[in-house]
Parts: sequence; C-alpha cells; structure tokens
Amino acid sequence: MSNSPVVQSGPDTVPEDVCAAIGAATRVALIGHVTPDADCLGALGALWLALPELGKYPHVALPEGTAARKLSFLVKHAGLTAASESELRACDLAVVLDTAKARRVNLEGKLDALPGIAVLNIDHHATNTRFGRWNWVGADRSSTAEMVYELLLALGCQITPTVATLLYAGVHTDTHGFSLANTTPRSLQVGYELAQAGARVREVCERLHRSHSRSEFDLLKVVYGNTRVSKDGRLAWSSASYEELSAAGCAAADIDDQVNVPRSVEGIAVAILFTEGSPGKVRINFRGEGEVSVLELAQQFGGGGHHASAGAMLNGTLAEIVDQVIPAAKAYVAALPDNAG
Ligand SMILES: [Mn+2]
Repeated sequence: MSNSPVVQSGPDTVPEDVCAAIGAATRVALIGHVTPDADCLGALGALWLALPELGKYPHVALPEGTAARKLSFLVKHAGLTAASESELRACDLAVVLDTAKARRVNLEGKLDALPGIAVLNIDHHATNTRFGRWNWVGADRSSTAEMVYELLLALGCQITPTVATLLYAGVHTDTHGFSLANTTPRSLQVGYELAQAGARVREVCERLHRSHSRSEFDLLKVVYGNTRVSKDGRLAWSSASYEELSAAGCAAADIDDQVNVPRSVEGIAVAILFTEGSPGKVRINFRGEGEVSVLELAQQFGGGGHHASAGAMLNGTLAEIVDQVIPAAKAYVAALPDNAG
C-alpha cells in the first residue's frame, strides 16, 4: 500500500523472472507437498482457477486420498481434478508450491517423473533447497498463499470470491487463525484485502476450527491424554501410535495441527507431537513459542521447515523415537535463555 511505510504487500514484490516463467508457459503442472495443508491446497486451487484467464492450461498433481477430509471443501471450491501422468508429462512448466524439498513433492515418482520440465519453486520455508530453475522463496512470508496472492495481482488475474476464499484459507491456516508470530502487518493486510475481495471468512473459520468429525475429535482426546510436560515446564509433547490413530478412525492424512494441543500449555518454549501414521513410520512436529526456533532441533533428526514450525520423519517404533528425541529436546530447551518462549 503506497500510503503505508510498514506494509509491503503487492504485485511489486514478485520477482520478474517468476512472472516471465509463467508468461512463457502454456501447460502448467501445479504440484504441492505430501499431506497437503490448507496453504498448499489454497495456493494450488487459486492458480488452478486463475491460470486459464491467462490462456494457460493448468494440470494439478493430487494423488487420490492425499487431501484430508477436513480440507476437501477447498478441493471442491476450486473444482480441482487430478491430472493424469501423461497430462503432467506434457506440461512445459511445473510450479511447485509450499514445498521445501524436492523429495516432499506430492507426485508419484517425484520430479523425476517429469523429465525435462522446468520447475518454478514458490515457497515460504526457510529451509527451501532451491531445487527449481527459478526459486522464489519468501522466508519472511506468512504463507505460500500470501505469495500467490501477490503473484496473481502481478499477473493481472482477477481475485474472485472463490480465489480469495482459497487464499484466505492458506493465510489463516499458516498463521493459525492470525495468532502466530508470522501474523505481521503484511499478512493482516493480505487477509483484509482477500476479505474485501469476497473471501468467505466465516466458512473458512468454521471448516478449519469447528468441523471435527467424531474420529478427529477422538484423536484429539488421545493427544490430550498423552500430553506430558517436562519438570521445568518448558517442553510439552504428545503422541499417537498407529493403534491409537486406527482406534480413533483416523489415518496419516488426518494429522494436521494436533501439535497445538501440547503447544497450548502455558509457559512452554517447545512443543512436540509424535504420530505413527503407518506402522514403524513416525512423523514429528516441532513448534517453538515466542522467539524460540525449533529448526535446528528438527535438523538434528534429518527434518526441516520454518524456525517456529518444523518437522521430521523417522523410522522405528514410537517408543524408540520418543526415547531418542525427548532427551535431545530437553537438552535443547535447557540451553535456551531463561526468558525464551
Ligand atoms: Mn505453508
């Protein structure tokens, strides 16, 4: 906004080569990350709806069963239909969204399945490995949706109410309902502009916060029940084993933001959630409160992500992995300054 020195949202922030790469393409493969969240699906859906306006043919990679039930409203609003392998291979550009590492793409055979197709990498993860021919990595952005919003403005696309709804869901989710440290004047500004453009804010909030199925609710009970807090009160963690997930009627795709349960304990600096989505495969979500970064902690276990929000995936039994990670996390928290978190 020209009248504000603080907010720097707008089309001018988009690198020229990003617009040029899209401008030069005709058939565009849109690819997100495995276990896509609302930011990923919102960014995919917005580009899927907007690109035809520019005379482009978007094709979205979305293997069946990869979108969580709770987020299926985004898939429906966008009218996303998954492309076939041959449609994806016929593209002349692949836009990879919200994905820090090439091995995280939600695509059978990963990017090797699209030989010779140039990759445009648009993401806000600090650990993005810049695996594209073009890389627009906005580590200071709240969400990929915020970046795609500015991209659509730069390309001269219409922000229809449905596009706005999809992008709003992305910004809302990655800021956890505008409650995390990435809730900046800029992300609030983008949220405001999307609401002005007709984003269905009430529906997004209801779907994301007050639409738990019975099984998701039962899973939350497990996560609450398993929450432990360290003696010093600085570390909280919880877990759900494969048996517990199955008994609740949940699958790996239903693991989303349940780490917010241990994270909600007062005074903690670090929260961790361990979930065994399939037997012997444990996903770990790390969250840092205040200024505490969990990125280095996640990297100790081969993971990555953002400073305040990171993840890792380990093979082994749930008990083994908890026993391996918790002592390291305790040491990590003990080394933090007293006032951190
Ligand atoms: Mn994101």
